[in-house]
Amino acid sequence: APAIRLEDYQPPAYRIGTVDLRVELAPSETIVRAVLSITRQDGTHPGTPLELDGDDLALVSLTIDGRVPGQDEFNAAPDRLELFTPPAESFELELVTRLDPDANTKLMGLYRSSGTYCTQCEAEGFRRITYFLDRPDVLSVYTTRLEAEKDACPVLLANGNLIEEGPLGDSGRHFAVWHDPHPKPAYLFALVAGDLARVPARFSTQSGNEIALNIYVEHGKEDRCAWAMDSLIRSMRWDEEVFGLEYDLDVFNIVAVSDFNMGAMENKGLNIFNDKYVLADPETATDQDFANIEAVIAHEYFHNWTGNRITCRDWFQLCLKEGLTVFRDQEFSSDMRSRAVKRIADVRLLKSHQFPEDAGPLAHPVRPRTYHEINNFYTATVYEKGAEVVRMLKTLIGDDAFKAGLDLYFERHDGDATTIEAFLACFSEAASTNLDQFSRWYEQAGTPVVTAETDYDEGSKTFTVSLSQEIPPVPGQKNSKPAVIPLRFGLIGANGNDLDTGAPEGTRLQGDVLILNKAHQKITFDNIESRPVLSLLRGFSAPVRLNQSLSQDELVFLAAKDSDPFNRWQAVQTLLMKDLVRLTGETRQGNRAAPSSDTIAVIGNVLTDASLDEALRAQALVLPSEADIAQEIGKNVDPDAVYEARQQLRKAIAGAHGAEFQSIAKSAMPNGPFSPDAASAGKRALANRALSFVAVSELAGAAETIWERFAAAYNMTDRISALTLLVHDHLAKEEEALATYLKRHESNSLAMDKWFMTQATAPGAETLAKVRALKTHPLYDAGNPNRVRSLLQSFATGNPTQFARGDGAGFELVAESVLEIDRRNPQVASRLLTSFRSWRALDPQRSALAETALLRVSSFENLSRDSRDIVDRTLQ
Ligand code: DPP
Ligand code: ZN
Repeated sequence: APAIRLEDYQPPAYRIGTVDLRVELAPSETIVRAVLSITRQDGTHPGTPLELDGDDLALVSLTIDGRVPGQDEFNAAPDRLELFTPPAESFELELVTRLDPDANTKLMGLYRSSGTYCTQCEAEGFRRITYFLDRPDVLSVYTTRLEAEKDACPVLLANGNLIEEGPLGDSGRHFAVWHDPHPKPAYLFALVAGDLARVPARFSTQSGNEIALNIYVEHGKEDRCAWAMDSLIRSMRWDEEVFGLEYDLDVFNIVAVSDFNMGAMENKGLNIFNDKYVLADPETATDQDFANIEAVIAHEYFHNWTGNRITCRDWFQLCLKEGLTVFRDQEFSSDMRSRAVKRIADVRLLKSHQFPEDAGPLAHPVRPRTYHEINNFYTATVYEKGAEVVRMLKTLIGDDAFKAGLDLYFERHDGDATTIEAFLACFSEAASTNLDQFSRWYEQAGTPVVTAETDYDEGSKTFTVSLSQEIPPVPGQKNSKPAVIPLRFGLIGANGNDLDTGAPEGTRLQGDVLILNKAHQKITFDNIESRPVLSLLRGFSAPVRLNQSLSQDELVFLAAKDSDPFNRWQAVQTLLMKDLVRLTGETRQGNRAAPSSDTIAVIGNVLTDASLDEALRAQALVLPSEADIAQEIGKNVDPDAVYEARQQLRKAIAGAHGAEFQSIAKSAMPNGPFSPDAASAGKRALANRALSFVAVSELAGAAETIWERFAAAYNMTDRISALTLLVHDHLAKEEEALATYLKRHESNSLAMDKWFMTQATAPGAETLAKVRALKTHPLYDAGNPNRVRSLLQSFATGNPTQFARGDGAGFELVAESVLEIDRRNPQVASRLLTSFRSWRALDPQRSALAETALLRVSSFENLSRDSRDIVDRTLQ
């Protein structure tokens, strides 16, 4: 199939004003009757053929204004319905289609998850329900009538407000009619029917509207919804307070299902969630799960304005709603928790997921220009880099202009399906500034590398910063143009205080932000009495790789003194990374080298610095991951050497500070009943981080300590931390711990995902056979995306030495699994396939083995469009 291109965009020839659906639900034969009111657009020639999208559809019948058309008037295929000469005036098209929800293993369109009927329509799932103009710039008012057996499906839900319900005679069936007054694109359509429990709450908006809130879950899971509901209420309040945005229907429903391709979906008034992002209690959810639920609930709720009220003109504009909404959920979490800790966590995620994407064969701009399969563009680049671009915009134009620009956007575009250009125009107007150069962030792929050098002149008392920027070549983009890069900075004097520098001549400087907008720039600060240390990219003010020539002493200084918590953390990480890269090289040469004493000392300072809260200290104690180190090395990577070097550093740190770690592992642990709040979570994070060093220390009884922590754990955070250490460090009672965990949690699917994941990510040659065996475990379910991800995705992305084994068996396992899953669920398969994206950075032997595995996938003729697209791009 030819690629779809942004430059080919044409407005639709017809619009669909209203959609009336009647859905008669049955497991393998659901009948959908859709009545579409269709109008020719001004400018469309009368008689222009109407082409509706379909995907795997079976048409039962159709009428045009009540008349059955002749065979020569239309053509119906599974993927398309064409009316050759539609009426020139508005007309009603009635379509009847027959669906088989039980046979729908793609989990797109209408399917069943544990007996519950549900839908997923983003991006192009509605066309699996009925023929439609399935594109986001066709906005319609939906009325949905559901009919189902009352016993099997007492709950009937769709978008909008409930307007009617009742029994269908004495057939044992009943119906409900939902009406959504807000015109919306088809991707926001949803319905749910099943036997579900309801957890209710209420919310009154700032203008006094009473909203009924409900979370629907499988019976027996009601008491695991409290945190999600609390998060929803806080999100609604926060969006009013911070953005002035209020909810706009009488009811807001959330449904949790166990089989779901994505994290969650923002369907108007009826969000459908992967239950992983709803269900939580201390026994089965970690602090990270609680934080994720808070963020995802907020994210989907915030879409009501940024995505639903204002939607995308076409799928190239996906970042218009996703980048902005991620930015909004990150701000929300920062306000709910520690801003610095949240920033560090977000940047870690960006660097570990988005940077490698942007540096490999799957690199694409935040707003792509072309695609074969849109499902493959729900990426870290569109989401996370998209959020960074919004954050930079705010930094560049300032808080007030940013607020004014957003207000203008909501006022001007409410009800629109719009574009990045229209979005940027609002900020350009509000700030009276030209954003043409800034818009390159949406156009150019690749992570800019910013190089910074400094020079102090004793005689003239000047400090000069020389900056340059460059984007390394990425597929389809050899040359790039300079971007506008806001660099938050400080010049730190010997006493640790920031100097008051004033604006140096001839540069753009806004407060403490340097604007780098040329390929090369020199900035000179006058009246600087002695050589300062430059703290650059504070708060990670731009998504760039910073290449700054800091001496070891300067890094140690920043790690101790920088007033910016992010850069303090960064300095610690940079010291660790320098050591890790050096140790990896030495290991590879067969040399024994020791970590630098600076690194060990800096970690000691962090450990005992009471001015840092626990969560920050825990973050500073997380060593760069094997994947981070591989990324830093960049080419000819040997994952075994990386692993060895990292273990060596971990052991050296543990050896030097064992006693402190042991004491912190005890003292930092909060007492009393579990609370998921950020402060308690930070304490647990620090205690468990300390424990991870105890595990590899030579201290007497270390392994017993970990086992005891596992056995005594009264919440999932502590239990899974200890289990991971027992399994990953192959400590005594590893198998006993796994068996104990299995027994305790076997009936809880989300907790069991962690059990599969812990084993799949264990280093050591035996893991491969274990993962193969786990694929046949009674609790393994190839139809459940969470379970597939917990075993196979986590093996491929979280176990570098075993995925990239020197004998190629890890690649083979993943390639063969991709082919198995692809038949059933292309989205899950193609996502798994992206784990090969950095294959060219491996050493020649390993990259040849990866290529063989990729070619094997590629040679499979019946590959889905999703997987075909990924494999072709990965190999190109
Ligand atoms: N459900 C996905 C999200 O919220 C796609 N919209 O990001
Ligand atoms: Zn989203």
